[in-house]
Amino acid sequence: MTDPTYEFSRAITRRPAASITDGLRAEDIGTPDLDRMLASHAHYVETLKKTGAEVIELAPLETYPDAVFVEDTTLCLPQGAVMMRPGAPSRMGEVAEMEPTIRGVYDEVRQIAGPGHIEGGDILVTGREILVGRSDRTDAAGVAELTEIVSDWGHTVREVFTPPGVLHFKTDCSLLDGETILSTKRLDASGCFEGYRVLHVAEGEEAAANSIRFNQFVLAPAGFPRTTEMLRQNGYDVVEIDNVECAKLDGGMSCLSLRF
Ligand code: CIR
Repeated sequence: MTDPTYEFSRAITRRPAASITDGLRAEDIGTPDLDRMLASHAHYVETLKKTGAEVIELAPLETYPDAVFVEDTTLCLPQGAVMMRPGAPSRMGEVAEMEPTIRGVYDEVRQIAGPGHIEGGDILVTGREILVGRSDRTDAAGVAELTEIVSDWGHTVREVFTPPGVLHFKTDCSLLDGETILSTKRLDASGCFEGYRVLHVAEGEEAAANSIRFNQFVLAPAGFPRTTEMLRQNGYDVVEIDNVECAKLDGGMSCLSLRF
């Protein structure tokens, strides 16, 4: 029996383009270095592959500086995929770029038609429900449309809230297994994970919350030793990936792949 929340046979990634220097960011903390980002990205892809999964690696897209963050374009579920409708106008076109690849691997593909907006980074699929965080990118109409689509597939959506100033819901949390969530204290304090087993990232290591469980590994951003140690003590096999360049664009481990 596989657990669809973290056992995957495939992933989709997209190599960063030189235009990454124009990627969106909340705050300018420096220009991303393409070579270093390519090296980290290669390590990320190699780690996914090490689990035995097939990784569909897409070519860089110069027209869309944020296209490396493929997670925001699509929600991949066992029953089908839902093409998102990003709240960031500069990212809207990324969805059409992703769609042919998704249609190549899924029979059932649905679309958020709008007028609402929703980005994959705001969606956490757990073993019992789909949590969607309203944010600057994801609005009530987007959540409502997703709810309608996935209810056809037997999923329940619960609307929650991304803390102010945080880009996406999953900027502050990750799923470690169907019932266990890695979260910042500030997000957990909202009560949205009641009934789950929650592990907190260490104080001052909030950026470690955007990690991913992918088969036997937890891919976590490097540089957060107390959180890594805590995860290892809890039995997780952590692979640390350099995230310095993506972090300049508010990106982390989850944004870099679609997993299914
Ligand atoms: C953006 O602002 O849209 C990108 N610079 C970062 C997107 C990160 N995606 C994610 O957390 N799922």
